[in-house]
Amino acid sequence: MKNVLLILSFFCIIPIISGQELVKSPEAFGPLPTQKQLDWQEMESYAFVHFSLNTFTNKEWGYGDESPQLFNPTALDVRQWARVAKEAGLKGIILVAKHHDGFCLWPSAYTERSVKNSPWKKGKGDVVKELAAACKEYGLKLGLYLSPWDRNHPEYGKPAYITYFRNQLKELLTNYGDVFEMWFDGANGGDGYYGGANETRKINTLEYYNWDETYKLIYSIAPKTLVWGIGPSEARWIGNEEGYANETNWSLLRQKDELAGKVHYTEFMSGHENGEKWVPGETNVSIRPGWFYHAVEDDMVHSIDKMVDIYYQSIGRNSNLLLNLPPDKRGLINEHDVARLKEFSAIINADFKTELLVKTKVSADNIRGNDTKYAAKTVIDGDKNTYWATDDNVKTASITFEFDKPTPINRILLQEYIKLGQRVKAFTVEAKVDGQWKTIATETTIGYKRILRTNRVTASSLKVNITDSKACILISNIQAFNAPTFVRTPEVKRDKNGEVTIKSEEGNNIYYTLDGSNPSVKSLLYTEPFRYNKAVEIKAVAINKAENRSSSITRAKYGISKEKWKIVTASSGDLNTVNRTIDGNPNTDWSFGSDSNKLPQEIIIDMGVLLQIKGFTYVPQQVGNTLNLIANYEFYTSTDTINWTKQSEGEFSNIKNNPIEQLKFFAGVKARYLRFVAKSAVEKGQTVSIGEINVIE
Ligand code: FUL
Repeated sequence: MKNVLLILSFFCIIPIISGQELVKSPEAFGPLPTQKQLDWQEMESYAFVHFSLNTFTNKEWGYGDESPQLFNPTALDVRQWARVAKEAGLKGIILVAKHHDGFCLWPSAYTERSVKNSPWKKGKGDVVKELAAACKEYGLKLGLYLSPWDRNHPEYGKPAYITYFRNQLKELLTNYGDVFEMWFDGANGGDGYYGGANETRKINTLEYYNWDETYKLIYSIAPKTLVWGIGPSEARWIGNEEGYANETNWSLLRQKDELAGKVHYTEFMSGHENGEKWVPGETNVSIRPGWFYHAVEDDMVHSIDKMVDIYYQSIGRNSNLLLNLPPDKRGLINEHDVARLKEFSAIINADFKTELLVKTKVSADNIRGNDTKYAAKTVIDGDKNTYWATDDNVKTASITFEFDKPTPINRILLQEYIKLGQRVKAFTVEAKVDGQWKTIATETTIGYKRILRTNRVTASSLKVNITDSKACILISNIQAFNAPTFVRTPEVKRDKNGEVTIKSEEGNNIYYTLDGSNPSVKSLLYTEPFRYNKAVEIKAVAINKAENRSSSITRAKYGISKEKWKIVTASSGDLNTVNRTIDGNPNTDWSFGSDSNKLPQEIIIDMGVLLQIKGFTYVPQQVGNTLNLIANYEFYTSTDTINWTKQSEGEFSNIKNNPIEQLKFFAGVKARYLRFVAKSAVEKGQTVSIGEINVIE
């Protein structure tokens, strides 16, 4: 018997320990997650709460001179935040305890700029404390955001501020129980109040904060806290604020290069295959355009399509999701956001309602040492600690699931056993349909979790082929679902001349209205583009003919069309190019200014008629990595091009991280001519771009 075992062990790499056969466990490969990071990845999604003076001043970034007296919520109820988060399936809440304007939501002993000098609870309140208690009550974890940049502090930029910053960190990390994540935002240095200096202060983020020391402090008082953001962090920004990771997404990062300033932030969307540290991605995105609540955005809460895409493009692409739910002036998460969140979680729950592989017969073409411990069926046993493994030299392998009867499928979920490293570089999925294997997905990384949305196939078998891996393959979970058909909302576009185009997926009918009523099958059926140049709200719905399921309703509001709009002058550029700023298409742009033709630069537009307007919007260039963003602007109106009135000036706060349409409101005015001045560019550039200028009527 012993001889037989010895021969076997020679072929199967089975060492023999006191007469028992044991297959060698797979070895770890590459950088590994810590237990803290593993626990954090399992949280998957949590809420972000931006609520501060900005909520009351209607800003995205406060300058630092706003009075704490303005913080006066009428019905602040942090338990409502916790309830809403819990009901949506979120696992925690990260509260912005101090944003860039320096106002603190807790009564910090180190400043007067806090809730203690606000009318809320007569200065006796502490939002952080209340939220910590609410999180406990609802079984949620608490995280905190402390802005390193402080536009109020007189010593910002000097060593004294670092002491202040660390003192505040100590307060937050010792007085409120466990903090699962500490969030350090990257926006740093620029103009501000700074105790009345009203100046621009630039700092070198990596040097000024001495992150090594700051991190040491954090870990000495709060070892359970995971640190996100700048410095030698344990999790990384996903490189955009729109809510998506790249399909290829490594939880690894060349952090040394990053700390040496050699990594462009867009690389965060995919991580680095050859990164030397485990630094998984976190996708932070707001449920509406801004991070803070603005009543004008009640109509702009992300569509259900966008929300569902966010889910699949963050959690479904190996990233955590940090979803911002900004409370309104009352101190409550607004009804619009709550409604969308409910719709969103209902769809996600329905998508993953019934798992279909659990009852299949599973087999794999390679199983480590033929040991049942690493058998194919471990991927459907619901145990995250068991996994299908291949032999050490096997980096391509297939796992097959056979159904009792042909079964419709359109979602596939895969998880690697990441405790031993992220390995898979490429894989495909095949479905056996009517006796024929058909490739339904060709993909790259998996990581902690990857979810694929595929067209529905009715398969008698399903096969996952790992086609490339850094080391032997370790997969802990594979699932499949048949999510209800999701009918995407139709896309409505109107060009400069008022031509309306409505698009939807093939196989759908589109119905629309022009009178503000909700469309149904009894409304106008869209067959081809039509012209409508008056002010209008177009509402459209798509109906999937085969299943009679309808989409949500698209609402598109327009003023009178830009048919009569003309460029009067522009400080540089030829007219054809400048015209792109008013062509109704934000994806075509005009870039202007240069080292020889320095900012400020301006453009004058004739709307062709006198219009009552109450604001304007600026869409920057929409494609590329260097979007040439305007940082500071002035906006004037006139009825005759001779007398101009300045209606608005200031900054496009946070445009660098979130280069979306910027809305600026002013008191209503009658105007025919618009003058938009680009005063300065983000990152001291000299070139800026305009994708589109619109007015708000
Ligand atoms: C950005 C900040 O500047 C925004 O105001 C917001 O807090 C967002 C989450 O991070 O970089």
